[in-house]
Amino acid sequence: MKNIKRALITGVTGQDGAYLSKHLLSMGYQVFGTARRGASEKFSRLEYLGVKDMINIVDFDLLELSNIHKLIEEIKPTEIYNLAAQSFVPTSFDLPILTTDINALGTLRILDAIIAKNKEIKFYQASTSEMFGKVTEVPQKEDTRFYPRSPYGESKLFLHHITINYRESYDIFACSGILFNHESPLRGHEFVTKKITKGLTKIKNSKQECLYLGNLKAKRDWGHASDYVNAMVSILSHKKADDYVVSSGKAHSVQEFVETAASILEINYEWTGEGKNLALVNRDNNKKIVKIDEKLYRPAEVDELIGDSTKIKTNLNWKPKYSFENLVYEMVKFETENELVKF
Ligand code: NDP
Ligand code: GDR
Repeated sequence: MKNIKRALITGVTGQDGAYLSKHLLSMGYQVFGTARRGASEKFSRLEYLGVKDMINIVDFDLLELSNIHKLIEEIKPTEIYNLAAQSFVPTSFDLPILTTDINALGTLRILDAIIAKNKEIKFYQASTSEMFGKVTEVPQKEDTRFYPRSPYGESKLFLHHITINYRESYDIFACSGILFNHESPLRGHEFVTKKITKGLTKIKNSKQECLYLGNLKAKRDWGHASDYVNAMVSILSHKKADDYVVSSGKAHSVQEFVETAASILEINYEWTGEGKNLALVNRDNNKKIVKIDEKLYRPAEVDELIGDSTKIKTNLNWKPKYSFENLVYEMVKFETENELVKF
């Protein structure tokens, strides 16, 4: 009992929370996961991975201070993985104050509770490539200058720096993973990779006419969530607390993601038009199946992200298993087999 590691995962109902739970359980951890009380059940990802009944679910909201103190007292975690966040960039432009309160101050609430209750708790913080924003260097690594382009990116920059500050000020084991985009079949429906794989699959099966997207030229460094949660655990397992970039090192445009998914679905396609008239046409029936909706453009865009994860590869021996093509293939396959599932 004494040596069993006890992990508290905030945001366990999200994509990463589900994969991380599964990984920690396979390593013999006792896993506690936080969920916000709400009208609807939202454990479908945990159920899909077959881990829901092996996790202790606890009520929690990052907006509230007292419940994190109470959770630490009751659960006595040896590690906290703070994954909970308002994580959708466009929403952060509509709800900048709420986003900042949840992401930035929420992290500070947990750090303060660690200082107050038990400084031995190891702490992992979910930082993000969005902090690089309008990039000042290609590829981006741990010491690249940050230049966020959204309230989401700004909120994450605060929590990134405050995590470092608490590590240096109070000598706690607090680390940040600067993770680049990572996707999976369990990705939320609002993110572009899920929109594309779900939308094109429905179009292929004649269940949808057209898919509307925003900026097709944006480039992202996409990996698979299961590889990236392994990196989180490696970061907390290392002898020294530190911060690491986690990325695939390859960038693809949204347009390339569309092409890869369309090819896997054996859609006979070609692009027509340019700018806001760019469209993907199904050559078999001449219908436009992907069109641009300018409303989906962001007030400020992050045009191109590509990460250099040499540090985590060298120091922690981290190595992703998935290629870009395997990731898209798995997401498309999931949609063809699970048409009605919506995470
Ligand atoms: P998701 O959006 O899938 O999950 C976010 C989780 O946070 C959900 O469980 C959500 O709960 C919870 N949450 C939201 N607001 C609160 C709140 N006020 N109090 C408590 N819990 C809350 O995100 P991902 O799993 O994709 O990402 C995990 C973390 O990693 C996030 O912090 C994200 O910003 C960060 N990140 C993600 C990357 C990616 O590509 N996926 C890349 C870099 C960083 P509910 O179900 O109730 O909404
Ligand atoms: P991102 O992911 O903003 O990088 O944040 P998202 O999938 O939302 O956007 C990626 C890129 O695709 C472009 N895009 C669209 N995006 C969405 N959502 N919907 C569309 O229709 C669409 N069309 C084009 C966007 O403009 C953007 O350039 C994700 C989140 O998981 C964050 O929490 C995390 O920190 C970062 O990844 C790293």
